[in-house]
Formats: sequence, C-alpha cells, structure tokens
Amino acid sequence: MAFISQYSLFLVRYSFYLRPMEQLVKQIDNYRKEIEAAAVNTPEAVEEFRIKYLGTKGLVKSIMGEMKHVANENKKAAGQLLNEFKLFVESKYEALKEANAGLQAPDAQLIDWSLPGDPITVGTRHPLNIVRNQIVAIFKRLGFAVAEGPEIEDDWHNFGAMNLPEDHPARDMQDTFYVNQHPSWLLRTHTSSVQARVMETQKPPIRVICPGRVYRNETISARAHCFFHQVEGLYIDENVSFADLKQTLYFFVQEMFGKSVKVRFRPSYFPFTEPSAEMDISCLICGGDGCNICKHTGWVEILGSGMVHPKVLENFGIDSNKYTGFAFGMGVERITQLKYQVNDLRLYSQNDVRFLKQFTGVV
Ligand code: 2U9
Repeated sequence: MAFISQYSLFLVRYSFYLRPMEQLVKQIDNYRKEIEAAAVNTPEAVEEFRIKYLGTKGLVKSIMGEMKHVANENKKAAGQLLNEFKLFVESKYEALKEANAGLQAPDAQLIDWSLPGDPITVGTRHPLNIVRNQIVAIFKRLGFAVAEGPEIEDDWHNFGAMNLPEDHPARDMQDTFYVNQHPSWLLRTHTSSVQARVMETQKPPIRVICPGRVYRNETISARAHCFFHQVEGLYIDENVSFADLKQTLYFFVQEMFGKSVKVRFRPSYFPFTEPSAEMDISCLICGGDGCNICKHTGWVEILGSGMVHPKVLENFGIDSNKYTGFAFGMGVERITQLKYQVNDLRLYSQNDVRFLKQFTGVV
C-alpha cells in the first residue's frame, strides 16, 4: 500500500502535473520585462542574447516544452501566448543585431585596412622540368607521342636489345647500378629501354619521345652526376632517311634556341645506330666567334643521333628491309645548361632556393 501511494504521488508531481495558465502568463510577462531591460550594445552581447534566448538550449525552446503541462482546454491559448513570445524574442534579436551591426570590437578598429596583404609565396617549376616540357612540346608538334617506362630495367631492354655486346664497358659494374638481389636488374642507363618496350608492343609507324631519369655510376662533380635526365626519340616507318633526321633535329634546335642558331653533324659511333652522328650548335654565348663556353671552337655539342641499327629493328621482329628509322638522345641538363648558363650539375639536385627562385615565373 505504502508503495502504491508513493507511486501515485510521483505521477501527480511529474506526469500529471498541470501548469496553471495564470502562472504561465505571469512568467512570460516577467521574461518580456527582463528582455526589454537587457543591456545589449556590442556584437558579442547580441550573440550572447541569441544563445541565451533563441539557442538550442535557450529559454524559448525550454518554455515551449511547457506546453505538455498545460491542460487540454488551455492549450490553444497557451500556444498563442508562447508563439507571440517567441516572435517577440526573435524581433527583439533582429533589432539588436541591426543596431549593433556597424559596431566593431575595439581591437578591430586598430586594424589598418589600407596596408598591403601578406604576399602569397608561389613556387617555381624546376628548370629541368621547364626545359623537358619545352622539348616535349616541340616534338609533339611534329607528331611525336610521349612514352614512359620503368627506371628499374632488365638487362635485355637496357643493353641486349640495344645491340650492346656482353663485354661492352657500359655494362660494367663500374658504370651501371645493378640490383643486388636480382643481378640481371639494373637502374636504366638511358631511356632507350622505353623505346625498346614501345617496339615490343607497337608496329611501325612508330614516332615517340621518351623523357625520363637515368642512372650511371659516376663520381658526383660539377660535370658528372649519378643520375641525370634524357629525352630520347625514335621514328620508324618506311622510307625514313638521314635527311628526315637532320631536318627534324634542325627544326628542334631552331624552336628551342632561335632561328639564328646554326647546326653541324659530326660522325660518331653508338652500338644502336648506324650511321651515327653527334650534333653541335653554334655557341649561344659568342655566336660562333669563340669563347670560354665553346672552348674557342664556336660550337657546342647538344645531342647524339643516328639511323636505327638493323639488328635493333630485327630484335623486335621489324623487317629492316622494309622499315628504317632514326633515333636521337639528349641530356636535359645539357640543354638547360646551354639555355640558362647553369655551369654546375649539382645545382639541379641541391634544392637551393637561391638557385630555384631564379626560375620564378618561367612556365
Ligand atoms: C632505339 C634505337 C636507338 C638513341 C640514341 C643517342 C644517339 C645519344 C646520348 C646523348 C647525350 C645520351 O644523354 S646522353 O648522354 N644519346 O647519343 N641516343 S641515338 O638511340 C636509340 C634509341 C632507341 C630503339
């Protein structure tokens, strides 16, 4: 019995408790007076007002919750009363907001809006990327596609397919980085291995350029590095001649260095081309008169080239009686050195911002 009476008391107090209307009216009236009297004269105070009265845990929300304690016959009147109160608080808030809109926090008034903004530091393209992109853009205009391949290569794609005999010095451990765990794997020494992979998968006509990083076991100095960048090119089709090679490379040089540059070809030897030639351009510094840069010859070497060796074509099942091709290779560092007078190879990989910043704005 004792339990039942206590329980019913609980229900009376909490569940069936009814809010007398007069009490609600009085309470709302008090709130209105409090709100009218509120001193709100800064933007921060307006925000506090909003949180206190209109926020998710604010007074308006909590007083709305009182509806459930209002007797059914009073619900309509109470609803109207509470809605009016809500509208009153909202319009008061809007008025306060407007009245305080022009005001700024005291600190903000100290800001000098006429001062220049903080500069946004813009990075620069690496000079090797600038020049690589220029080379690629020129050859693309001649119809060359771009091909890329792995930097870790196997012996066949890097050496065998390119007609380098087993005893060629380039294959020596002294010159090439081999992968310890896999003796026939190595870091490619030229991007010719990419052309080799293109020839494996495509039939002539083939017209590709292959930009990429290559590795050689060199002691690092101003004029040698253990890695550098190449762009190699290959064009295979019927009736491709040495004249095509010469005209293509002459066009490249004129686009890269200007129309006044002269070229000359010197006979050379590479295992993968026959005949082979190295190409020089007239010295950009002295115009051919002779200076320190061209060692007083008037000429500087820029690339190697030649007609693809028939054995290389046959290695990929390309009929060397039907098809011929030319190939060329250049070091991007070398072209960049000639274009921007960079005289120490180490600068390219030291990340010295004093060097890199000189290329600001070049795209
Ligand atoms: C295939 C057939 C032939 C690519 C060639 C050169 C000549 C050359 C050097 C220039 C400076 C390398 O960066 S460097 O040290 N390259 O002289 N490269 S012909 O010949 C090829 C390539 C692929 C299938």
